[in-house]
Parts: sequence; C-alpha cells; structure tokens
Amino acid sequence: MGQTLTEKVLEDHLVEGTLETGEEIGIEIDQVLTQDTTGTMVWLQFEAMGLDEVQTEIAAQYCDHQTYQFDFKNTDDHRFLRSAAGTFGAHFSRPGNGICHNVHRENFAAPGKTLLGSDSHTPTPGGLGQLAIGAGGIDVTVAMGGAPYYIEMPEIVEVRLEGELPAWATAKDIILEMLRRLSVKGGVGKILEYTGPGAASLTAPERMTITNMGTELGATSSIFGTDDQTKDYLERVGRGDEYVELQPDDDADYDDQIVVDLSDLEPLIAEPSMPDNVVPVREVAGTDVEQVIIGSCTNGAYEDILPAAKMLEGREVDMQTEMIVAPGSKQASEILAREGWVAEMMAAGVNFSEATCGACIGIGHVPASDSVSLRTFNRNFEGRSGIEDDNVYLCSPEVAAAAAIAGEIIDPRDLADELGDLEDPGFELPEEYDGSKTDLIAPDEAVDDGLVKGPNIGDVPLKDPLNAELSGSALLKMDDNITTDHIIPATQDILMYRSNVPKLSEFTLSRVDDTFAQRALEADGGFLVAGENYGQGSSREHAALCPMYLGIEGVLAQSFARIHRANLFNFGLLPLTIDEETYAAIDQGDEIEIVEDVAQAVADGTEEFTVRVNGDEEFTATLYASERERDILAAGGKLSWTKAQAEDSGAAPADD
Ligand code: MIC
Ligand code: SF4
Repeated sequence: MGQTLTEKVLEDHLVEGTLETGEEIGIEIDQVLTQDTTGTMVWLQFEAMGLDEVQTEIAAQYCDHQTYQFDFKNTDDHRFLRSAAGTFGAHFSRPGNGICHNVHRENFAAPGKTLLGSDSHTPTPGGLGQLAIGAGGIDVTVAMGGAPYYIEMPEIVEVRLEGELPAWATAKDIILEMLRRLSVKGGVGKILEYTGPGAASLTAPERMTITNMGTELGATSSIFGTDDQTKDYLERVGRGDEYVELQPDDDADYDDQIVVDLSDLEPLIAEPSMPDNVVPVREVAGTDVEQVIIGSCTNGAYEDILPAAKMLEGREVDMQTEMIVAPGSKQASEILAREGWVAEMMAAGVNFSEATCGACIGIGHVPASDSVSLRTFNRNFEGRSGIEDDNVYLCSPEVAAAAAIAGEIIDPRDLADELGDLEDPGFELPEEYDGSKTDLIAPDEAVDDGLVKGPNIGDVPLKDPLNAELSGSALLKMDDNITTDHIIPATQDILMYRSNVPKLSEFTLSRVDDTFAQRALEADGGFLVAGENYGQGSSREHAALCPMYLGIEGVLAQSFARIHRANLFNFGLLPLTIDEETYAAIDQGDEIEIVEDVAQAVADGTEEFTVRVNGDEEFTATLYASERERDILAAGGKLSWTKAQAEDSGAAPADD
C-alpha cells in the first residue's frame, strides 16, 4: 500500500513509535517559530531548563500581535524577545515586520521540513508542503532544545478538490465550505491532505489561506503536495533552490475522504460568532456594514489585498462604512506601496495600518456597539474583537471590498451586475517578493548577548507533583466550544500581562464569570467542568497555566481541543473526559472527589476514574494519556519533569 504525503514527511522525521493511528509518535523538528504573546514564556522556560542554544535548523521569534506597544510592558516584552533571540540563537523579526505566519512563509517555510510553532495557525505553510503544527509554548521550547515533539498519530483524511473555482469564488470559500460541512471540531485528531485537480489549480498563497484556517476545523495540520505552483512561489520569494517534489503515492491509503467540487462554490460568509456558521453571502445580503477589515494571517498577504485594491480603484468606500487594510507583512505593504496600490486605496477612503495581528484579537479597530464588522480573518469568537456582543462576519477580500463599496453585505456578483463595470479581479502574485529585509535580524547579526527583562517579566510558576487525593468543588460549569479567548482573553488590557502570570491569572475566565478568579484563589483547589471541544482556538498555554496558578486541579470535559489538552498535561492539570450524562449531573458548586489514589492511578496507567459528586453519586471519567503524558502529569508539569530528567541524567534536558 502506498503512502500519504503526511506519512512520507513523518517517516522522514520519525524518532520514536510507528505510524499507526492513535499511537504516540516522536518526530524531529527542523524549524520552530514563536511570537510576542507566547514567546516570552517560551524563552523563560528555555532559560529555566538551563538550555543555552537553539538546536533546530531555524528558530524564529516574531513580534506581531501587539505591535502598537500601547504600554511599556509590551515594549519590554519585545526587548526581552530580541535579547533572548540574540542570546540563544534565533532570528528576530522586529515589531511591525509582520505576522509570524506571513513572514515565516516568505522567508523560511520549506517543503518536506517540519515546523512547530507556539501559535495555532502555524499550519499555514502546509500550503507549501511543509508539515507544520501549532503547540503550546513549552512544547516549542523543548523542541528548540533539540528534543523530539510527541503527538498522537492523527487520522489522515484526503480532501479531494475537483473542478475549478468559478468567478468571484476564492480559496477562502473553500475553507469556509469545509467549516460549513465539518464544524469547528470536525478536524480534531486529523491531518487534512488536499489533493486532486482543484488543488493543482490553486496558487501557493491560495493554498495557504486554506491550510491556515484548517486550524478552525480543529485539525492538527493541513497540507498540499508540491508542484509547479509551489516552485513558482518559492522562486518569487527568492528561495527556488528549497523546492522538493512531494506527492502522495497514487495508491495512498487514507482514513477518510471528503470531496469538494470547486465549481459548485459561491461567495460564502461566516456569521457571528463561530467560524462554522457559514452561509452563502446572498442569504445575509442587505445587512448594513459599519466596518470592513482586510488583513490577518489568513487573508492579509499581498495577493489578498490586491484584488480589493483593484475593486476599489476609482471608487469610494461608502459613507457609513470604515475600511481598514492591515497587511500581513511589511513586505506586502512595501510592494503595494511601490506599485501605487497604497495610494489608490487611500484615495478610495481606506485607512492603511501597519502590519500586525492587532484587530484580530481586539487590539485597535474595535467595532462600535451594535454594529456589523466584516473581516477577512479566521476567527469571530464572541467578544474577540474587543467588544462583547459583537457581530463579526468572516469572508474573502472580494466580499469585504464589495461590502465597503456598497455599505452593506452584498454578493460581489450582484454588485458587479449593479455597477456594470466591476470585474472579478482574479488572483495575482507579485513578479518578485522584493521587500527589504532590514527588520529580520539573523542570529549572527544579533546585538544582544544577555537577557533584558523589564519589571513586568516574572518567572514561570511551577506546580507540585500530583497528589494522591484530589477533591474540590466544581468552580465553574461551562457549555460546549469554550475558546481560549474565553479562558484568557487577548485584548490589550489583558495581553500586556502575558509575562506576568500572577497578574494575568486575575482575568482567568472573566468573560464567562468575572467572580471566578477570586473564587478559585479562595477555594484553593477545585475543578472546571465543560462540554464538548473545551479550549478550542489559540495555542496560548496561559489558558492552562493561569488556572493552574489559581489552584485548579483538573478539568472534566466532554471533549478537549488538541493543543489545549496538551497544555493541561504540560501544566499538571488532570484532563478527564466525561460523558453527557455525567456532564448533566454535575452542577456548579457541587463537591467533586476522585475516589482513586490519583498519583498512583496515573502512574499505574489507570484509564477509568471514579468521580464522586456531593459524597454520593458516582460516575466514570476517562483519562486518555500516553505513558509520557502520565509522567509529565505526575511530576506537576513539563517544566518540572524536564528539569528532573536533566538532573537524573546529569545531562542537558531532553524530552525522551
Ligand atoms: C490567536 O489567533 O488566537 C492568537 C492570538 O494568535 C493565538 C496565540 C496567542 O494567544 O498568543 C493562537 O492562535 O495561538
Ligand atoms: Fe495573529 Fe489573528 Fe493570525 Fe492569531 S489568527 S496569528 S491573532 S492574525
């Protein structure tokens, strides 16, 4: 039986285990990336582990989420990151140089290589045939120290794209169609491998819109084979020599297959407030729009902005609508500026921003109350834009530009009919990605050789090893699909404390219940209870670290999102899976006790635990964990475990 593309790359990097679905495998990591809001913890943990030099082929530190530096704490974080990159041997991308995924794909992403990143949209260069996975910060730290990365071998699903996109339908509509079909948890435990003539018809940047937003499906990663389109992109970014040919075998054996006929697609839009609330644009046409933003790591590249610029040429943004373009990289801004498109857009009424994540996490351009905002981003979780009860829709740049012109949601095909002279702008790559590289500092150009920490940068808290007895109350009961934006929001007022866990913890789950953090501290122990897909969204390990700091011992949920589940182990919190009946039986405030000697049972490999509620009713909860995960849990988390291992061996910390 032939191999899938994923199996080929995994086999090439396999250091432990076999490629059997569900088995834990260890893989070698070639490249790592981190960004400003997860990176400080990455380097603090690197330091705490006693590591002194990056071991991967490439390590890159980007400053992209909070580039406006509203507070000295942000600027201190950036200075610390520059000093860490310089000290330990990583590339450093200065604030404003662009979003990590955009700058990485332009400069480092390479087919056949593995990439681990402390950001959930790390799978973006899957569109170039790179196997790229998002993870919690400490997993990236350990990989950067040269140890393998461990995951459960995912199912590999073929997504066969037939046909070609019709006019005005785009790559964004392909991934929105996937979300419409599969939902935000449809990709959990899976790698999606795109094949077929439809895949071949897409350029590399279009593919990267799809692989980027595969994260919203919950997928471990998404990947395309390589071909002339890949080669063409690599040549244009000046790295044609990094091309390697990679395709699945003709008789590759997939766990499942999904077929999407591109010729059936039309402009789609995700309604508030989940990326899978997808409908045809025509269904919501006529809705007034007060704000339109083109940007983010999904659709903020040069090729994404250009179609909107062409649509706006010689036209004006409607009087009641504000339009912002926030490019994904400074290089994109630079090329658009040199070609005259920035001026064209400004003349049309567009407000041109620096290259940043910004508005995607509610930093700048917060929508007005009771208003509709159309964005080309990947997430529209409630409140993420910076205002509760927001109405954020997700769409392609073409649909966004059409709305900016009309002042209301409109299918661009209908706008074209109305205007008579509006043509589908198509999708075009620049002749050459020839922006300046002054904002990317290579390790051998580094100006620092010591860590510079501002007063807000604290230590990484450690947890004690797992106790025999585990009991406490159900401090908070939550619904399905709780996101990490609910657990630790990323808006400016909160984001500036990412390097200060005691302070950041005060905001834990405040979006669900603003009395939670105080109650948890006072209770000194307790549990969280949640429905399906708990912890979806971001890779931020703070969503486990802060509850741990507040004394939470475990989470009982119907299911967990992949990265968050790993983060719970990494910070010593027991993730127990419960069924619907148990979920229904537990009320907030109930007293919960795990009947077994937990430390012993975890060490013994016990899977089923007895959960006693209010000293009376008993239910079964399951611990799905590999031996390695059990050891990490027992030690109180990955930092303690890695340090203990290093002490035992008398060697540099390792992960196996
Ligand atoms: C996001 O899109 O939610 C973020 C902000 O990029 C996060 C990272 C973070 O929380 O710092 C992610 O996707 O992992
Ligand atoms: Fe930045 Fe938004 Fe992309 Fe996250 S999803 S990396 S916040 S642009």
